[in-house]
Amino acid sequence: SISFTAFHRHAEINAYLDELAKAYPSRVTVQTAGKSYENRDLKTITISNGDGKSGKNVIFLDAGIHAREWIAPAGALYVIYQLVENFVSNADLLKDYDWVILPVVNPDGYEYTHTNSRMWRKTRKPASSSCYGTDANRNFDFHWGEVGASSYSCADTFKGTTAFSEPETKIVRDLLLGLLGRGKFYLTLHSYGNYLLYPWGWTSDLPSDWRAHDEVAQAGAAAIMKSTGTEYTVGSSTNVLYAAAGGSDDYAFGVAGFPVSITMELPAGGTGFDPTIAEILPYVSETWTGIRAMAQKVIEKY
Ligand code: 0X9
Ligand code: ZN
Repeated sequence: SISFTAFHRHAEINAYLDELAKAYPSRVTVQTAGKSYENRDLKTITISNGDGKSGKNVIFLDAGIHAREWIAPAGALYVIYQLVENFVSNADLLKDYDWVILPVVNPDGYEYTHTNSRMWRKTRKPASSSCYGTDANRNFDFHWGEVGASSYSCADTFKGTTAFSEPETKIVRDLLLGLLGRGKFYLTLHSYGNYLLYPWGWTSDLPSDWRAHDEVAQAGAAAIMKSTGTEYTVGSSTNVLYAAAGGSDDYAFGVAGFPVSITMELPAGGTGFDPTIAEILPYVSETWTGIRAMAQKVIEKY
């Protein structure tokens, strides 16, 4: 089991996934997709309803691309908890879809924020002789480095020495490309600011089918508003936040063929990236309300 009264370390998160695979072998599969630069296992959990049908459409969710955004992996864990341990209430979300979840994309950075430097954002591979880390959300190979990304290895938004210079972003790339044709909804959890962002992040132009994205994101925002009164801002990344190329969301939509790709920026805590222990459960359960509504909309559309 897992609690929502702590920000868990990466090893505890992986142990929870393994525990679920053991306890629910007909509905849960855990795989190691690859290793981080510092050799940590990036584990995915695939959740089905156990009906034995293969080749279903897939909702892919990840979190923890940015190390310091602790509420994001907590949100992914809550989704896992709901889909697996509260399956009876969520069976509608697993009838025609499987879910693949990678709760911590950047475990080296995540651990570093627990042990050394709370505000670390990037990966931990040396970026030059003087600085560490690449912004994993500037490292994807789609309009890589064109805007909103730094060439300076010490910057927090360093784009990397090349696109996909980081083992962690390569792993996400390969997972996404491995779902070609089946992947219908890519959702990546970040914090903070209460945004539901869709492509593009590299240009202020909207994709031709932006209305589909908008419909899904608005469904999430409306469900959250109804349940807690929390307001989410919906729109394209460039238009409602800022332009930044090389994000995982643009890659999932622009290259990996996911028809819906959304970045969800969860709420801030008192100091931004530091929700209090008491805030974790209200935040992640509210997030789940939004994710549930978005997933229902995607399932109905695709
Ligand atoms: O800048 C980012 O990577 C995201 N915001 S955060 O504060 N969590 O760092 C927003 C990413 C939006 N998507 C793209 N720009 N592609
Ligand atoms: Zn982020």
